[in-house]
Amino acid sequence: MADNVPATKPYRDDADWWKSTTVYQIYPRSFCDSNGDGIGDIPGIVSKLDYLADLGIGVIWLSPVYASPMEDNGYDISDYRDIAPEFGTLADMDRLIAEAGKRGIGIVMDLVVNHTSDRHEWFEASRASRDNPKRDFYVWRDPAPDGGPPNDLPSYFAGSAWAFDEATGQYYMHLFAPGQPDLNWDNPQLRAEIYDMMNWWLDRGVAGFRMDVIDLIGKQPDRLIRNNGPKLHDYLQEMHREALAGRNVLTVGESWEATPETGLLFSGRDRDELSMVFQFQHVTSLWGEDGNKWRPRPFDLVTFKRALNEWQRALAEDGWNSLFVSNHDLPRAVSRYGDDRRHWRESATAIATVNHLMRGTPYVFQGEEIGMTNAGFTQIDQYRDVETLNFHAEHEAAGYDLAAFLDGAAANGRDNARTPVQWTAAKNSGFTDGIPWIGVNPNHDRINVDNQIGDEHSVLAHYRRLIGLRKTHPVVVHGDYVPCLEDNPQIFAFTRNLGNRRLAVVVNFSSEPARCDIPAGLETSGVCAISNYAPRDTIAGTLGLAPWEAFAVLSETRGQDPSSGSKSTGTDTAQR
Ligand code: TEU
Ligand code: CA
Repeated sequence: MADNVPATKPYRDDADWWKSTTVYQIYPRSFCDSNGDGIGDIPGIVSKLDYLADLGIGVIWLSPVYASPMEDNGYDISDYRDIAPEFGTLADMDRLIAEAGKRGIGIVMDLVVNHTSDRHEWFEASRASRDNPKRDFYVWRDPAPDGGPPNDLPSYFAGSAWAFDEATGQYYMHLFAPGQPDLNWDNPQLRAEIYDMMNWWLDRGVAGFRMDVIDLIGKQPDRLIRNNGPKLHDYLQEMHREALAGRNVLTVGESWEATPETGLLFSGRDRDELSMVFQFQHVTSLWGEDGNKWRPRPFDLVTFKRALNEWQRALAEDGWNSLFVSNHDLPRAVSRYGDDRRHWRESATAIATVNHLMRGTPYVFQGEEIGMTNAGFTQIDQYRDVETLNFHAEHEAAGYDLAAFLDGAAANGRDNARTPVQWTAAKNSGFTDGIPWIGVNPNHDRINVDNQIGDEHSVLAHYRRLIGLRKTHPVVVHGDYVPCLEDNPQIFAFTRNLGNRRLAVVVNFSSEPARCDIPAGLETSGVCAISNYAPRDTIAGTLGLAPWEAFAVLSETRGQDPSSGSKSTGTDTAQR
């Protein structure tokens, strides 16, 4: 598209517009490299906007592009008002916002305000002396009587959450790497600085924020409280007043520990906090004992459904769900939940069918739409991720089984999501002309955008159709959600209902054929809305399903009319 493309209808006209959109997450380092330095960048993103517009998405969640020493690939920010040189310039960012806007796509920035980089000027001032005015922007404590850390608070990236600073003789807190010191949200000046910065970005035209580990900002280190601290919601309501109110933007808070109850606190309509919460119960309920992600349990559908259905129920009347099966911290969905060997296309499309047709706003992580798989790394030197490297070092120091750790990392490590996007079958998958910063998956000769772009049977085409369904059928956005067959170990099924419209979804979430007796609540006859095998328009009797077969049937009922027990077999437009 050229620069003179007329602006489409502004994407943010309607209240709650974020309920009917689809979000696409870009991890910029791995998306598209425009200048051959091996690192994806903002001009690379601009060059792919037509591809994204064609996919049908309405929002890009951009993982951090701010100035950063990149200890955690940008989740360690040294200047909130500048762009990392490897990603581009502020002018590139403005161009991205404008070009995306022309295509009806909003840019949601990643807001990382639980911590900064240790190179941020605030931290440099804070560590300069105990009486520096910025000292209190971070969390400093005296050593324990024995000179060790103030307490046992652990970091999420292995080891203690406290690092000793020689110059001033105190410890500072870092819930992530030592290069990511935690901000002290109890300091009102700090909070004012953050809101100022948010307004600065909103005034530049961004469509909202994805808020990194937002449930940690209320931490109370002296009480060993990391997430969900007592002031958390006060701070979010203040943030709403100071930066978000009246803007009609999308805000999504990442919370690894949210429960359905706290989910409502973040996203309830009268709470004046966030649009929606990004929670991980369906992810972590499949981790190993004591939440050990390096020893994940084999996939179990009943556990997975229970977590998702619980959230669907809890946020049925109020609040709003984010729907996702992958992101930059997780393994690839088709590898974790599907069968990336024997039923790659079928399982990738089946998983997507479930994710896009539940109630909530769906998120697609870059490459998911072509069924990208796990990285297949077997050696520690293939990894770049600080979390994986730190835990490997910790396992090594403790004399633990490193082969088992590497198996865990291959299954669940974050770099699985971070190999470059597979655009073509060419060397380095069309991601870069140079040497990529992390290995390209060798299966890019088979799995790539080029291969799928003109193929109606591709994973990509299936994603395009799912995203399209949301735009044409209000029942996908607003319909209520009724789970079916909850204890069935192979089948994921539910209905969505809005007035007399109904969408029934049936997915064989396994690599074996499935057969089941359809309960009355799921029986449907109408038109096929989507399928990954031959289309089907009836769900009834004893149903047989092929491995990973997924389909949805749209119908009209006379649900509104209590005198009528039977339902019609209308198509989408007939019989109104
Ligand atoms: O992730 C939060 C987080 O807690 C993860 O690091 C999580 O613990 C891990 O992936 C599971 O073991 C956010 C960002 O999404 C992540 O990329 C950052 O590294 C982290 O915050 C720190 O900013
Ligand atoms: Ca580059």
